[in-house]
Amino acid sequence: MKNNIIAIVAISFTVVGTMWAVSNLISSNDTIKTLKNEGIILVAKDNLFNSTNPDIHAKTNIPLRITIVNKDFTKHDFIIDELNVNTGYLSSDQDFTTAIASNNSGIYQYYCSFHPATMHGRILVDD
Ligand SMILES: [Cu+2]
Repeated sequence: MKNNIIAIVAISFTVVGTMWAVSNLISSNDTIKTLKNEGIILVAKDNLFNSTNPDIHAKTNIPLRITIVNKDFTKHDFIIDELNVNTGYLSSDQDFTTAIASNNSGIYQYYCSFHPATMHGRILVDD
């Protein structure tokens, strides 16, 4: 009888331990999903970013994931000199994911080096 109780207790610990491990695994997967879903997409098309070259808002010390997609037939790139962001040349239908990361608040310029006259906008980093 005593042995049975010990066995039941041991099994209970095993079950609880497994459930704990599984729930940790699930929650860490959730974290990865969340990270993947965060961030923004900029589509380079008709020599503009997202049609309007929108302001991009970011927070200091929180990297903002940003994906640039080229939907033109001509080459584009995406550069923020002050934040050391440079996607390199993107061919048609190519994309590149990087991050806007800054410790300092401020306004930074983004642009395409092939079409700086039409493809440029602002990064606003706030505390
Ligand atoms: Cu361009």
